[in-house]
Amino acid sequence: MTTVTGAEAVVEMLKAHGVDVVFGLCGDTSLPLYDALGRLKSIRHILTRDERHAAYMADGYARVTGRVGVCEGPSGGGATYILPGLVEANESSVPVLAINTDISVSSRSKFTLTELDQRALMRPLTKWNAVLDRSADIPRTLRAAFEAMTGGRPGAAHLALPFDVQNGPVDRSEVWADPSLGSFPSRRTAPDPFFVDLAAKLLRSARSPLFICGGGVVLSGAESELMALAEKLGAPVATTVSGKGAIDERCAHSVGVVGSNGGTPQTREVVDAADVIVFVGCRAGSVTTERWRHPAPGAARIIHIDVDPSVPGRNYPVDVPLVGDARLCLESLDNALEGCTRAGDLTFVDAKKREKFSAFDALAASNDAPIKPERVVAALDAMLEDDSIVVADPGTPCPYFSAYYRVKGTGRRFFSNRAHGALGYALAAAIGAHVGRPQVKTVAVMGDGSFGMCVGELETAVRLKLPITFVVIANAVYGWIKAGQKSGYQQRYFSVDFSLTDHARVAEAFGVKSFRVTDPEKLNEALKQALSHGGPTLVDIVCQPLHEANAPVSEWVA
Ligand SMILES: Cc1ncc(C[n+]2csc(CCOP(=O)(O)OP(=O)(O)O)c2C)c(N)n1
Repeated sequence: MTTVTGAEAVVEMLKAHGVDVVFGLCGDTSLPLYDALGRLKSIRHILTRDERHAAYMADGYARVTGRVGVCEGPSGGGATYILPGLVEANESSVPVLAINTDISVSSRSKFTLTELDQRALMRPLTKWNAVLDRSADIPRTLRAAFEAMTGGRPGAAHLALPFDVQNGPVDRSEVWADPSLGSFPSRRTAPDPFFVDLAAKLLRSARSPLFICGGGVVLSGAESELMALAEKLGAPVATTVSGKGAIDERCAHSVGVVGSNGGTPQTREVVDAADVIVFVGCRAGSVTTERWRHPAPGAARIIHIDVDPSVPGRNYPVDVPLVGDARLCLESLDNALEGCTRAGDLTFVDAKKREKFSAFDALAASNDAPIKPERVVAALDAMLEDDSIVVADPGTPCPYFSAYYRVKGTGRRFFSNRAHGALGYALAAAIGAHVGRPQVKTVAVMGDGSFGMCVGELETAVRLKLPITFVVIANAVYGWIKAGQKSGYQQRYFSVDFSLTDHARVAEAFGVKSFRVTDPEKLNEALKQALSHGGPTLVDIVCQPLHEANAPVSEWVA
């Protein structure tokens, strides 16, 4: 029997599943794994400055490539630090595999330094997790992990890899994989034809049907099938924040983002006018529906398409549940509507979009200082190439860019961490996105609250000479929360303000080419220079805080 070490088997199993990059940070328990990665040289390793960001990088990488993102870290703190990225990926239906090395099996229960019950820690946060006890189990365990991550609703997986398991022998003939499990969705499931016919019947008789698309459309690669159906029905298409990229937002059918983080009163009116709503790859959660008020329960008939059978009917009584992959469901629906000649009317949508953008354009043209967030969005909307990727943090960036930054084309070109909305995601996720799609420009937009939570990874961007542009919307406040204190608590502002940092100087110290903008008239020039530079750049923009601004959100809802 020819054998390889456990650590070598892990590297070869990842490679066999199509993994070519791993993001992570070293530790004592990871020494055999690092030695194998270094010797085998088959996988690129990107050293990060903390494990949370390694997981965010893997997440950004997976979102733009459609392939599993992989991150790693050591035992103890490495596991607790990797956790936030893993839970975001899992809830956002993004396949990320995290490997934490661990103390030896033979050292368990002896008060060994960094000992932690990784199985219990990760179980509620991942779609699949395991702690290895024997080297021989490595190949089949990794095959199971990839199958779980990319089949059905995609999700995150966690594997704990003890030190002695990395050193033990693995039968070489066991090291094989089905490479199709390295991409998602790896196994598409088709809907029940009975429900497809029912949905088609409902759509034929609809007066004003509306699609509301979540992240599932882009995850499934169902953009063309969606467009074909929207054209056949003459129906408008709205999206959630994660659904951006389901439709080219310049097209007549596109409504834009709905809900309480990126929706506007105008997009809400479009939702309220629909008599049949088709949710596609969308959980109809609190933000999309403004706490299940838009659509109002009973106001519209509901067709709900989702790959997860537990989603349709969870929040709204559903007339037709269509359980299956978004692309297959939309394709089946299109076939069932063969010959349908419904003349749709998009004039209401057009009028509402004009209304929304005329209010926005007036604010975007303002020469006031501090700079209005609208001006930043409009500048990037005009300057970025159609295929650019924008990653937005919570705070000002997510609602403003969701509402007014138009995704020009389809597929993943804009994303935000909408599952848990932790501050400090965008910088690292943009690094992962750039590694996954290096040929296009990637921009991360963050508030100064977020900057404080991710600044260390500027070193990674500098070390790797990544031509990413980081934009900081600086306002010296946790603005989103202060805006909540304004609207819901009679302006009783409490413990939300902090001091204004010169982020450009901080970034400069890391070696990032940086710009600081306080004068609105100098914004375009700074952005132009930053976007065209060949290495990492940062533009620190002193902006009007959210509680003083005309936020696009309909309401502050939790
Ligand atoms: C890790 C984490 N802690 C707390 C929050 C709650 N939160 C949501 S938005 C926000 C304020 C964001 O501040 P900043 O990044 O400065 O952006 P701004 O709202 O000022 O534009 C906070 C604290 C969060 N989303 N994530």
